[in-house]
Parts: sequence; C-alpha cells; structure tokens
Amino acid sequence: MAEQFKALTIAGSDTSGGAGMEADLKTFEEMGVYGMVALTVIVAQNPKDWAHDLFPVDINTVKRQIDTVGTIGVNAMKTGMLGSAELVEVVDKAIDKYDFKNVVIDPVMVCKGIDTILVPEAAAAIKAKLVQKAMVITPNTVESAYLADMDKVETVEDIKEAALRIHKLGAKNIIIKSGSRVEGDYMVDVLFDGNDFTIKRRKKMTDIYNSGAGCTFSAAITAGLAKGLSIKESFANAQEFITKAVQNSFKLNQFTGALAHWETRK
Ligand code: PXL
Repeated sequence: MAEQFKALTIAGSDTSGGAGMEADLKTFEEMGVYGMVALTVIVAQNPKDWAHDLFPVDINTVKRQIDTVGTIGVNAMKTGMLGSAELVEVVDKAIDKYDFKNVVIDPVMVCKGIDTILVPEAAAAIKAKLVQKAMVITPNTVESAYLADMDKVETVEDIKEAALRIHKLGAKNIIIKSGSRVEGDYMVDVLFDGNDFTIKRRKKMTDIYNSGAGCTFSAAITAGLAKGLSIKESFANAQEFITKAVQNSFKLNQFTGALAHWETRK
C-alpha cells in the first residue's frame, strides 16, 4: 500500500469556516494529505459587528490532543492561533518530544482588518521559542515587523530586511506574504532560504474575499512538505492553490466571505 501522507494542525476554529483549522483541514484534504487537529481556541464572531471573541480550550485538553497525534506520527505539522504563552510552551516541548519534522509556524498574531497584536504574551513566546523550531515560518507583514523588531514592513525592501532578521532568530526558511498590505498594484510573497530570495508577485485582486488566505497559504505549504516536495515546490504550489481559491471566493454575509478551497480540484 502506498504511504498516506499525514499532517497535523495545532490551531483555532474559525466558526465561520474561512480561517483557522477549517481552512487548514480543507487545504490538506484538497492536496491529498490526511489532516488531524489539536484545537486550541474557538473563535465566534459577534453577529452585530463581526468582532472576534476567543474561547480558549483548556490547556490539558490541547496537550491530550497533541499526544494523540504525536503517537500516530505525521509527515508535517503547522501551528495557527495559539492564544497564550503557556500554550506556545506546550507546543515547543511537544515538537521536541515527538520529534516533529517539517514544522511550519504560522505566527498568527493578528486577524484580518486588525493590525494590533491579539495576545502580546503569546506573540513574545512565539518569537522567543517557536521561531527557531521552524522549517518554514509564514508571517504576514504585521507579524514580520513584530518578529524583526521593525517599525513597519511596507515595501519589498522592508520585507527582505525582515526576512534576514527572522532568519537570524533561527527560522530555516521565511516566507513573508504581503497580501494587500504592501504598496502598489502587486502583492508579493518572498521566500528566503538563508541564501537566496525567491520573489513572486501577484496582481492585487478586486471584488474578492480573502479571509483565511494566510492560514490557507501556510497549510498548502505544509501539505507540500508532507508530500515530500521541496520548499520551493511547496511555495509555488501554495501560490497556485491560494490564487485559485481567492479568485473564486464568495460572500458569506455583509462582513466577510470565504475561499473556494476546491478550485484546484477542478
Ligand atoms: O486569520 C487568522 C486566524 C487564525 N485562526 C483563527 C481565526 C483567524 C482569524 O479570524 O479565527 C481561528
């Protein structure tokens, strides 16, 4: 029997289905990778203004979930919203205990539309502990400015500088996704592998929804690594996957829309 590739996400649930572990699982499935979850926090959106309320899962329950998957074994894993410094420490120890390979750290510190750090102690713990565990780290520009100690990351030059600094913190590969936050008509995704930069530009799209795009992109990279692809191949596949998903996104309500994760299948 051929090996079935498996991946774990340690992430929160976005009840509206666009981001978090919902995005991760959908992406793993579409890319032919069996997905497992350790759920860290439940995010429920307030129907009146779409404010995100966080309901953390008890830390021992998260540990038990990681033990379940750790003993099964996976080809790759990713992290998403961790929510507390204590949980970052649990994840850091679990990576050592189970010798997880192909660790993708998505240092979720902000949510769409909100550029202030959600949980400062958790962000500080990610910077101190998890960055150095990353085979790949996938910050957006706000998260990369935080990790790199820079006031702002707004241009391609800023992104390259941030990647160099995050590499010094111990991450092996850095993929910074600009989304629409970078100046001009193009979004840029920058991969730095410690030696070279690979820069990919995509025209900014209008009339689309991109909630969950960061999670999906990072999950697609994780799935590529789980299947044994190189970082560069995983990066290229993830770009194709996210572009199709965003191009065909659809409206959920007056506040948000969702990605069409199934588009690559067609
Ligand atoms: O996109 C960041 C993110 C990650 N994880 C969960 C979320 C969000 C944003 O809403 O809800 C669970």
